Amino acid sequence: MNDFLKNFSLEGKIAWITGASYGIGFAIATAYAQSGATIVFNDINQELVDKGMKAYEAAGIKAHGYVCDVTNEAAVQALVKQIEAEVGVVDILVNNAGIIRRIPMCEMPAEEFAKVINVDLVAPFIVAKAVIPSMIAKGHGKIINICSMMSELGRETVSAYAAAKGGLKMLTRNICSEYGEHNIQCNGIGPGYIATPQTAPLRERQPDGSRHPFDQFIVAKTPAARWGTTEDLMGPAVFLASDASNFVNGHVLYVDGGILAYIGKQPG
Ligand code: NAP
Ligand code: GCO
Repeated sequence: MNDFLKNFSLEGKIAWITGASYGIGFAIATAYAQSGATIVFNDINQELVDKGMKAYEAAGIKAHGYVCDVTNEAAVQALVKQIEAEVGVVDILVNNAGIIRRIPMCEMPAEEFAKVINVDLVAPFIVAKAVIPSMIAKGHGKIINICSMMSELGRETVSAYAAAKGGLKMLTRNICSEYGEHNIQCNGIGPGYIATPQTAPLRERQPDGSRHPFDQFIVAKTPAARWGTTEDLMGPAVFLASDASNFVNGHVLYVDGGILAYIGKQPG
């Protein structure tokens, strides 16, 4: 590898991707492993961690998997100590774990709203807060928060998710502001509409076999005229985790096929 390309290598780095048994987190972890990093991941229960371990093994990746609910600060703090003892200090954190509840706002119980805020905004705060001290001691760190189109745009039924992801964009900027002097870069990735279990309900075939109206809507709103795949996120995620982005801080990199730039295709 020539000297310049070494800037994109993650050799010797330890990367923790939260909620990474499958989906976007799994794809990012796979890209990191292929770039030389040691992979640490957690998920909310042992069944998912076991599922993830099998998937990483099948991909030829020796991952370290842990059960941890990222909304539980005591559990996260304990897990960081366990990771540091068993694997080493975390160089790269990807706050990927997330949920969505699609409920019209005026029908949404406050408890459901709070649950989404807890996982999608409070948990990234908890996990970043837990790893930053060791990053400061080590002299460097990369934190990547998985934001969303909903960090910029709203739509019906996703009030809690949009509030959380909008807040996550500002948490990203604030970590940049507060810890940039310690050579910690905190950026976001804003995936467009990606084909994962989280968006499966938006892509389901209709009883008559036609495509879901939302599927048709999103394809018309995307210049690339397709849903994103988790593979589309791998290169941007490696860039933001590598030395190639050491002067990129507080930025949200939208990987959306151009949705945010486009008014949408005229119907008919
Ligand atoms: P996903 O398929 O639902 O995977 C999310 C993962 O996070 C699951 O393994 C989930 O476990 C785990 N998780 C949820 N709550 C957790 C908790 N409290 N502690 C630990 N793990 C937890 O989602 P995805 O589509 O891969 O999305 C990953 C991230 O990208 C999310 O932050 C999402 O908001 C964001 N995003 C997705 C899209 C998209 O189009 N798919 C676009 C933009 C942004 P369970 O299986 O138990 O839920
Ligand atoms: C929705 C989708 C989106 C995507 C993603 C877009 O219901 O609108 O789930 O929120 O998950 O966040 O970037």
